[in-house]
Amino acid sequence: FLKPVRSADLAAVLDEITHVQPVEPYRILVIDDEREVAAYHCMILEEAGMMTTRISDPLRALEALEAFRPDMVLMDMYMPGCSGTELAQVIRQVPSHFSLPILFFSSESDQRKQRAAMRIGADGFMVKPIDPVALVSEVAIRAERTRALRALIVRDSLTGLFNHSTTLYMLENAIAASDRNRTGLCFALIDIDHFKRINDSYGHRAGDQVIASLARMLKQHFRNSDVIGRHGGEEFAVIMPYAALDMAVARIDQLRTLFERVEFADGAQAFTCTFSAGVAQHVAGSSLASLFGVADRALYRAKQGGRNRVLA
Ligand code: GH3
Ligand code: MG
Ligand code: MG
Ligand code: MG
Repeated sequence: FLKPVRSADLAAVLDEITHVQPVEPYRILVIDDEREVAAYHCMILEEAGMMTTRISDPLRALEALEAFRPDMVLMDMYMPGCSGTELAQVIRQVPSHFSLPILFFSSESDQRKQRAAMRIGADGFMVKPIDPVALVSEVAIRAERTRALRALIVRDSLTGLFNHSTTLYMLENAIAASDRNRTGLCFALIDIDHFKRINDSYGHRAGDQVIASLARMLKQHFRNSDVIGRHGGEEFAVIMPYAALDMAVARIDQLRTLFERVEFADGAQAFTCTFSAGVAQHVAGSSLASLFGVADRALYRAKQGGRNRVLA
């Protein structure tokens, strides 16, 4: 059943079924208690050009959804500990995952059981063994729809900042304007340090308050011409048109020193947080991916270097 596949064919299937080339590869979360099966499905999707993460423990699904932010979920129907349908119900209870496509796969060919799964929140059903071409097309069409929906929403509900898709769209426009007008452009990625610990120690609600506070500070701190987005869970992006690199770094570093002094209260306990940031300057004619990559690598170095710092 593990058929060898040719990646050029699968990439062609993805091109054929979708309407636009995504700026970033589609992100697919695969949940299956059988690791080899999950690995095989991930390999097929990756050969088509998608990005995957797989987990074998269904109890870690919510955590993986927060961390990976997939465009859709592929899930085994039968898993020990928590069945696929139970897990789909749990996922559907989280408001931000309400419209996340969930495609089940199983050896279950009983139509009544399939309908029961669909009623609970599945968006589709594939019977194992799954044909690679069918898998890629079923996944791609749903992932594309998720991207389109997310782009329509524009703003993130917790912070009121631009969401991930909108931020990338704005960055594309800013790059085009910078190239056309020969004006400067800097881009920063900001990521809260050890945020998992904050959630673990003080709870998810306190974590949300930290995210909302940093969002407020970002809005106050930057110019109206700057674009601020919530790029991911506890990650933010700032697009600074006209800015020179040293100015952009100084501006973010100023915010860093303000943020580290903010005291958050959790009942009797007070705590503080820090963030790390990576800043990059657009080089005329180069791509969004390269600007993003430079900022991301600077952020990585800031984390490696001990966090609570801004690097370019
Ligand atoms: P690092 O310093 O390396 O960035 O460590 P970290 O713990 O911040 O990094 P990681 O990316 O591993 O963890 C981020 C966590 O943020 C995981 C996820 O559960 C949590 N998270 C993501 N979105 C939200 C959200 O909207 N609210 C809350 N409270 N937590 C979130
Ligand atoms: Mg199973
Ligand atoms: Mg992070
Ligand atoms: Mg973090």
